Amino acid sequence: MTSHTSEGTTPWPADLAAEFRAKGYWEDRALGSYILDTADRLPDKIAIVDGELRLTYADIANRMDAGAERLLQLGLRADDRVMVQLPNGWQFALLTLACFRAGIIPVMALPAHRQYELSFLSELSEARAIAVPDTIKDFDHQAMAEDLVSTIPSLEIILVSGAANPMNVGLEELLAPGKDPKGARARLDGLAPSPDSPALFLLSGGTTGLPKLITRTHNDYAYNIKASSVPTGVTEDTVYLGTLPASHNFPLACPGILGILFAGGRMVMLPSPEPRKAFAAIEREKVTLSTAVPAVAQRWIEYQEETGGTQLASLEVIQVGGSRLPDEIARKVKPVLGATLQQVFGMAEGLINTTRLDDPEDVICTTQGRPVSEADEIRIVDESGNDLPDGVAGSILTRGPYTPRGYYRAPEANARAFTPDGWYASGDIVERRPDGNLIVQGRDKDMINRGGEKISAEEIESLVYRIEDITMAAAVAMPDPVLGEKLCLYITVKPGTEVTLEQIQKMLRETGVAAFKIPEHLVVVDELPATKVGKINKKELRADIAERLATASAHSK
Ligand code: OOB
Repeated sequence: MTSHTSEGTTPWPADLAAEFRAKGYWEDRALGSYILDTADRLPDKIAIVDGELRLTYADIANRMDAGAERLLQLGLRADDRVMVQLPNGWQFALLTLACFRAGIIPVMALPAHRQYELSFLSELSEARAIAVPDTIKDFDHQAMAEDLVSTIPSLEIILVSGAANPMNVGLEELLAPGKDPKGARARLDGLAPSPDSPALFLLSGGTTGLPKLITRTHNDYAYNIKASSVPTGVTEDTVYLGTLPASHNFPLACPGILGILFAGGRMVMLPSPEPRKAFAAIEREKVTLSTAVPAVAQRWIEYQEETGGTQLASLEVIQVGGSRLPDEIARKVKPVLGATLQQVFGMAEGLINTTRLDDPEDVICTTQGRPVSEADEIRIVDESGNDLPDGVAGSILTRGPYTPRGYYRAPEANARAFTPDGWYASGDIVERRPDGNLIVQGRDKDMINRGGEKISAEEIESLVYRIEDITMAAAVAMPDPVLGEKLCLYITVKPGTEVTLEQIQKMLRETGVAAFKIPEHLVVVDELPATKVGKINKKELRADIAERLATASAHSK
């Protein structure tokens, strides 16, 4: 059997790995084993609630192992990669766990992704299978998966939640309880993946073209989960509502779904954060913890202010992160929602910072917190890489036991984003206060953060040149009162030609680009401003669009 387990990944230096083990950060266990521990301890406790379905820990352990064995029976082997594009539901959780158990590596795609992203990711990861829902909102994911299988040589198997076509594999059957849980467990224990091997691939928000894959090992991800569970106070009494797309690191493992299942809490799965449904679920299940991006937190606040109900009585903590939470909204969380705010500044590449539940209000409302682990290293540096004192904003660099040292098969991106001694430069501009709390002031990476969904400017720019009349293109963030930022495209066109926003949107949709990446505003100019070194001056463009919007809204008042 050929193996590409560690190929394309950058391991931690051996001396550091030894230190992480000695200090107990890395426990040398596969992720699935933690779930089995919980199931042994609390077999009859409810682990996952999805609509009417309630699964106990004994159920999920059985289904996880049965699912792992069925994946192997389908011909998948340890180290094979499976594209996972599933909405929040028990099938997502159990397929992920089954993969961990069999050493099969899920590639965490988003429900919003389309052919363009999925074909790229399938090729890069050499995925052999893809898991999709049948349809969501009239979009036929199964048909898309069938198209992908016919064009991507490595892809062979389609797993479908819902109504699977005869040639495909139904996930509900694949993840059904097995008849011999003890036997399955013993067999799978014998095949347990190496704790240093990749457990999953997360997607990088990324700034350079298409998303990059981030290899997270069993050891490092288990520590990510355990370390981020501490400041959030997860216990077996925690009831967690997960509404953000579960394949994001934040709702998956910070502490997220996996943190809850490690601790023996209850996981309530909902595919959308729409307040009416989310509030009803919080009331019904007596939810104590939930996670939101700032735009969702703001919607929940508005809904609560409008309705003034008591549905949130049980909610103790709400985590908010993914993009910068404005201080004014932060200040409303506790008075309106009645829950303690925990700001989370994290990244799929590792480092997680949080405010602590007992922090003073000023820290909770105006900072993005501090690292969850004592072993997280942070430097704030200027443009030449010199360390800056506290209180002065600069670029953040980080290293630690759950921050990998490189992207998967991406030497060029690695040369840009990682220093030779392993520091990851996230591209965020951060100030560290003397008390250690971080404030995210901005970023120096060329990315648009649309309500927590990251869009690489370069990816969209390179695509729009498919329209021949476009001569130059620059994608920049424009301010948006709800999402924080939206994508605005500046273009120049060939003399005598015209290009419209609708034309660009249509082309991108036909290319199969995820909807959240499609420009929402177009400005056609005669010339794009340049910096001294001849690059497009995006700072000037961002200021220009902000000014245009301000003028337009002043006129409409
Ligand atoms: C989370 O992960 P990603 O990988 O989607 O995005 C990471 C980037 C950060 O580099 C930063 O630019 C931005 O998202 N970000 C924030 C933020 N949290 C993330 N910017 C300002 N304030 C915050 N609180 O977004 C993510 C992963 C795990 C936990 C939480 C968020």
